[in-house]
Amino acid sequence: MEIALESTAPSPNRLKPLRGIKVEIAGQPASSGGCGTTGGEGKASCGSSDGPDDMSPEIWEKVKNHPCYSEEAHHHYARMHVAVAPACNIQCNYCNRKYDCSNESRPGVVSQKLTPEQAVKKVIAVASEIPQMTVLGIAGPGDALASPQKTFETFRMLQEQAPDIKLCLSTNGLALPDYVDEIAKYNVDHVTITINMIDAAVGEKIYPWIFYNHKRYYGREAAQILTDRQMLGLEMLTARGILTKINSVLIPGINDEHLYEVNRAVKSRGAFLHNIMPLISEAEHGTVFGLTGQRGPSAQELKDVQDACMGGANLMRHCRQCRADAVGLLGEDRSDEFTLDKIEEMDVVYDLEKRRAYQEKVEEERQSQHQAKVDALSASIDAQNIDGISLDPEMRVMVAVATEGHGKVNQHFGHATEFQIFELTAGSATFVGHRRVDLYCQGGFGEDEQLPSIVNAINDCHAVLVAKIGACPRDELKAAGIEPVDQYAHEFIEKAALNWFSDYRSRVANGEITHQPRGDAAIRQGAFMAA
Ligand code: CLF
Ligand code: SF4
Repeated sequence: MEIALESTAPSPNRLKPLRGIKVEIAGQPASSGGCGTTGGEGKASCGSSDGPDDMSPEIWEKVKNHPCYSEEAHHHYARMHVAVAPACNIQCNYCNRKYDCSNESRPGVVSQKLTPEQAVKKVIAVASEIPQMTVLGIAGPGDALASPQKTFETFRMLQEQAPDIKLCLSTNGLALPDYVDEIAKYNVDHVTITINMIDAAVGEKIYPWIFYNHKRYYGREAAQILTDRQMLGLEMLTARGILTKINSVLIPGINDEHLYEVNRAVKSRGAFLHNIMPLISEAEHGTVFGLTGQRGPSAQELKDVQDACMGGANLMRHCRQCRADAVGLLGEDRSDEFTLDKIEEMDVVYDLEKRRAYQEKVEEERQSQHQAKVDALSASIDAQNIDGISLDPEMRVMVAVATEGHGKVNQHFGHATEFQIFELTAGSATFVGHRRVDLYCQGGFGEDEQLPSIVNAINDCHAVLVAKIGACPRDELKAAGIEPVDQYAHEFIEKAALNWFSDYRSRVANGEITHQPRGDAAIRQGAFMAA
C-alpha cells in the first residue's frame, strides 16, 4: 500500500515529505495506528479489549505476549533488559551520561554493564527461572545502535540459544537507517524510537549536539539531521513489517503542544504505538534541564496531551520507565536476583518445552480472566435514574485503584507502591495510567509523613478503591476530598469502579453529597529507585 505524499503530516513546510516507500504491515493499513483494524483509531492503549478479533493474526502473534505492546499482556508476561550498549551518539538535555539512557529508563539509574556473552548467560538464567519472560530488550545504558556490534552480537547468540524469546530494541534513531537490514536479519520484531519533535526549531531546545558521520553537529542543524534520520528509519521499519513504538518525552513549554504533530506524523508512517512519557527532572540528576529548572509535567498536563492525541497513533499508557537492566513484570524489578555473581552459582537449564507448557497455562489463565472481567462488567450497574431522580449522564471522574494484579481491587492501601488510574463515565471505565507513590506502610506501621505525597499523586481522583485501609489514612484522604472505598474488595476493577460511580452519582442526585471538581496531581519525580 502506498502512503500518499501529502499524508497527514501537519506541517509539510517543516517536515520532509514521505519518501514514497511502499509501506505494508501484514493486515495493517499503512495509515492506521497499528493496534486495531476494527478496534478504532487512537484508542487509549492497546488495552484489555484488544484481542485476536481486533487485529490481523500476524500482528496478534507479535503483540500477544509483549508486555509493552499490549496493556493486557503486561499483567501476565515479563520482559528483561540487558545493558550491553554503553555509548551514545547524541546529547539530550534531560540526560546525564553517568546514568542510563533516559529515553527508555528512569533518570538517575545506573545499570550493571555486560558483555554480550555475559548478557546471553543472564538471559538464559532469567528465562529458566521466569518462564513467562517472553521479551529481551536492549535499551542502553546508552543507545542500542551506537554500540551496534555489542547489540547485534547479543541478538545473534540469543537467537541461536533461546529462539522463543522476542527481541526488542530501543534507539534515538540517529543510526537507525544504517541498521534496518541487521534488525530484520536477527528477527528483531519490535523497535522503539524516541521522537520528541519533527521540527528542528523545537529540537534545538532538546538536543545541543549529535555525532554523525564522524562529525559533531550543533543546534538546529543537528536537530534537522536527527529528525530526518528518525523519520527515514521509521519508514524503513514499517516497510519491513517491523512493529514500531514511538517514545516521546513530554517537556512542558518545549514540545507539549508539538507532540500532537509528532503523533500524526508517526501514525502516517505506520507507527504501531505512541508512548508519551513525562519528563523527570531534578537538579540532583545533573542534567541540563535539571540544572536550569526545567520542570516535568503534572499528571493532568500529561493526560491532556495524551487525550489530545487520541484519534491518531494508538497510545501506550502503562509504561513504567524501567531500567536498562530491568527484569520481571512491568512495575516490578527482580534485577537484584540476577546479578552476575548470583548467576554463576545458578543451575541453569534452558528447557524450551517447559517454557512453552508454562506459557500455555499463562495464556489459559489470561483468557479466563479476560472472560470473567467481561462477564463482571456486563453485570455492573449502569443506572440512568434512581428512585425517579435522573443521574447526570455527562459526569466524568477519575478513581485510583490499589491492585496486586489479576484485574482486581485486591491490595491494602498501605502496601501500594503505585495506583492504577481509571476515568469513569456512565457505562465506561478507561485505564489512563499509573501513579507511583512512596509506600505508606513500613514495617507494619503507617508512615504518616508519606500521606501528603500519596494524596498529591492521586489528587485528581474522587475516590481510591482498596482491599483494606486503616483509620488514619482513611480520615486524611476524606479530609483531602478523596473517598476511601473498601466495599468492593476482591472484585474486578472495572465492575467495582462502575458500581461505585453509579452509587456516587445517585448520592449526588439525591443531595447527599455535592459533586466537586478535583485539582491536579503530581507525577513522582524521585529517580533513585529500583524498578
Ligand atoms: Fe524494553 Fe522498551 Fe522493548 Fe519494552 S521497555 S525495550 S519496548 S521490552 Fe516498556 Fe519499560 Fe516503558 Fe520501555 S515499560 S520503558 S515501553
Ligand atoms: Fe542519554 Fe539516551 Fe539521549 Fe543518549 S539518547 S543522550 S543515552 S537519553
